[in-house]
Formats: sequence, C-alpha cells, structure tokens
Amino acid sequence: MTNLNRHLVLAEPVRAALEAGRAVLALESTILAHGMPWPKNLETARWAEQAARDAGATPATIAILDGQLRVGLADAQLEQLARLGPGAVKCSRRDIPFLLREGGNGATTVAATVIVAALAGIRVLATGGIGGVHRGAETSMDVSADLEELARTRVAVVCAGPKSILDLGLTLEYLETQGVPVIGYRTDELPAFYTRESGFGVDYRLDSAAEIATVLETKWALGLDGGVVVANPIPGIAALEYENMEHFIARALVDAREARVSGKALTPWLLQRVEELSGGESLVANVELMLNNARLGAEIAVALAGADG
Ligand code: PSU
Ligand code: MN
Repeated sequence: MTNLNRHLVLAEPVRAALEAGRAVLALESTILAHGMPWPKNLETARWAEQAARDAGATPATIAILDGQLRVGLADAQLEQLARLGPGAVKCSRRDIPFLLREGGNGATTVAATVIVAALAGIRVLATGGIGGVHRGAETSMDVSADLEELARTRVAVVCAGPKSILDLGLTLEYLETQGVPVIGYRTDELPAFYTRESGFGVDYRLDSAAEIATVLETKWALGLDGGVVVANPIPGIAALEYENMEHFIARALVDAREARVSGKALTPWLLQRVEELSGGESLVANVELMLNNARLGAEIAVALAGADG
C-alpha cells in the first residue's frame, strides 16, 4: 500500500466512476459543518448530491473522518458530519496532516477540498462561496488559503462569487496576480453570493459548460497549473436585496472587530452574524445557490469527461 492510499479513501461509486472515466463532482464540507445550521445542512448536502447525479455526475463530498481523507461520503457519514457541525475542525491546507495524525474529524474548506480532489483525480468542485482577501487585509494580512490553492492546483471551482464580507476588488487583484481567471457563467458582472451584482466585472464570460471545459482542457494541456473560478450567479428568484445585505455585512464587520475575532474563526463568525442579522433569509438563498452550483459543476465535469473520451 502506498503512503497516499493509506490516507485516501474513495467511496465505491466514486472509485468506479473515476476508473471508468465518468464525471465526478467534488463537494466541499465546511459549508456543511460551519456554514449552515442542522438539519438544513444535511438536507442541502443531500440535495446537492442529487443535483449532481441528475446532471450526470457522481457526487463526492470530501471531508476528513477518523483521520482519513474521504472522497465521497455514505449517507450516514454525511449525517455524522452535519450533526457535528462546528464540532468538526475547519480544515485548510495547513491542518490536514495534523488531523490525520490525531484521527480527527474535519470539514474541509475549499482549499483543502481542492487538494484532496486533485489527489483523487477529480477536476471540478462546487461550493457556495470561496474565501478571498478580507476587508482591511492591508493591515490584517487576512487572505484566504483558497486563493493560493486556486493558483496552485488543477481544479475548477464553481461558486456564486465571493461574499462581500470580503474586499471583492482586492480579491480580484490577488487572483489576477496568481493567474487565476474568473469566468462569469452567463454574466459579465461578478456575482457576490447573495446577489447577482457586485459592481465588478469578470475576466471572461462563457455561456456553456462545454466552453468552460474546453478552456480547462487547453489551460491544463499547456501545463498551466492552477484552477479557475467559475462564478455562477444565484438564481434571480432567490437573490437578496443588495443594499440590505451590504448593511448587514457592514454591521457584522464592526461587530467582529469589537469581538476581536481573527484567523480561521473570522469567516464562520461573519457568516453566522450575517445570517442572524438577515433573520434567516440568507439561509434560503444559500441553499438555492448551492444547488445551482452543484448542477453547473456537474455539467462541467460531464463535459470534461466527454472531452477525454
Ligand atoms: N464563504 C462563504 N461560505 C463558506 C465559506 C466561505 O460564503 O462556507 C467557507 C468555505 O469553506 C471557504 C472557507 O473555503 O469558508 C474560507 O475560510 P477562510 O476565509 O478562513 O480561508
Ligand atoms: Mn483567513
């Protein structure tokens, strides 16, 4: 047994799909444990997996359970993680070997999920929102490891855009420096998670999963490492009002500063505060955009698998 095999456990449907060259979609688990309350988190995770299947891809929710990197969770494991909630360690690149050593349970961030997906040979990941450059990063230096991983590892990340708890302008600058393109799916404007608008443009607009797959094939065939951000706007009917959300976010940022929250606790803390302030309205939007991203991610995975065949 190789060292990698000792740590990496592929669920049977995922193993079979990868071996046959069929589409597999990775799904992130920090959104499950830290991003949504029980039992909505479990319900959403199940729906997201079903949305991937309906679009022709095998879902692989990624997490660390009992000190092993799990690629694809059985329903009981999905439930275990959902019930753990914030009791599961929020695990990024930095944390992986320590969780394996301790035999612990971890919910993987986008960064950690990208790493594990790539180890398993999965090239597309769907999530809600990615981490980015935080507001005030010029003094706090708080830049999400998600951005570094996007620069480094060959996985396309489908999201509804970065939440405007972040500095969207600095996030785009950082991605540009790192050579990570931001693709707008059927949009010229960067979506900001809860809203379809942000006031910022995307680098490239593409209108089909097939076109996105072609760009990925070309990028990787040229040896250009790293991923892309596919920014998929929240469906119009589920979108929240921009001014309201900006107001809640501004308030949450002030509260976080007063509470002196920093490091990896900051993002979950802000997300929860915004949820409280919006009176749960944001949770409904969060579920809808997650399913929308799972659908598009699966379509891209299917197109990529087809391009190989
Ligand atoms: N942004 C969201 N929802 C989330 C996250 C970010 O709108 O659930 C989670 C993701 O797992 C992301 C992580 O990878 O937070 C980023 O955390 P940090 O900013 O500490 O890198
Ligand atoms: Mn951070």
